[in-house]
Amino acid sequence: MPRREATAATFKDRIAQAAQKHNSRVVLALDINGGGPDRLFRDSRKLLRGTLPYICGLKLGRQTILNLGTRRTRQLITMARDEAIPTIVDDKLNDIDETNRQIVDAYFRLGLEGLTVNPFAGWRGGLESVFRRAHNLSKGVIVLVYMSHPGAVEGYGQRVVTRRGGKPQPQYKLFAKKALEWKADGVVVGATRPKIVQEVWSVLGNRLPIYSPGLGPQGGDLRKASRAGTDYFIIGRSITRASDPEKAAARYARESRRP
Ligand code: BMP
Repeated sequence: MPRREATAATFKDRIAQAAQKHNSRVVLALDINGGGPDRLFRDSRKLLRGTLPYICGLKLGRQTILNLGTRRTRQLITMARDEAIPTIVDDKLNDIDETNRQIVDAYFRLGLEGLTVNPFAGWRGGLESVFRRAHNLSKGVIVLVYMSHPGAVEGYGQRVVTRRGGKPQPQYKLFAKKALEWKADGVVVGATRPKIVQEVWSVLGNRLPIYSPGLGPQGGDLRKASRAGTDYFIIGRSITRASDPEKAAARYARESRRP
């Protein structure tokens, strides 16, 4: 019998509960590509079965859902949900309200519990609809504040003046403030930029968790990010492409524990 457990009311609490239960701050990024959907599904199911005890969240890239199809995706989401592991879709939503609403509804019908959004879309006529829909259903919205790749500096790293005669401010700090104002459930800051993690932490304090991707192949370091204030580590290839994904997940879970 699957172990269905009492779940907390908010996404933030549900992921914190899963982290406590599994003693892990690892969110597995399941980015599945190449091969037919049946084989991909078998591989991802095996991978998920082995790694579920060591993770606190599951992030499915848009490409994973496109490659697997909705029926198989739903089965993976159910596997995670049976262990009280919240599932996030990483689509970095960035459209007008009506389009966003349709996308969000389709994801929520699949059973996904959280999603990522791109704050460049803005609130009015853009992301407002996502937050309203999500929060009415106790789902989570995670806002990009500074991405992990080098080119992120061009947008998230620019300095902007928000009013005439005002002082230029870093875009990412404005986004961190917006995440608070919008009542987001978390923010993304790349582990590749521990100094930015620290700065964002100083804006958010303990009010919003910081999710950091970018470890391993992208060059980020788990310990440095953790010291800077990362709450959850989004880890993909270092686990999914490891010769023994279960062992790799167990190792990252251990490393992610707070001292
Ligand atoms: P990997 O550990 O294999 O580099 O995967 C990182 C995951 O986090 C990928 O799914 C990627 O799309 C996502 N991601 C990222 O790498 N940087 C960001 O700034 C935001 C992301 O969502």
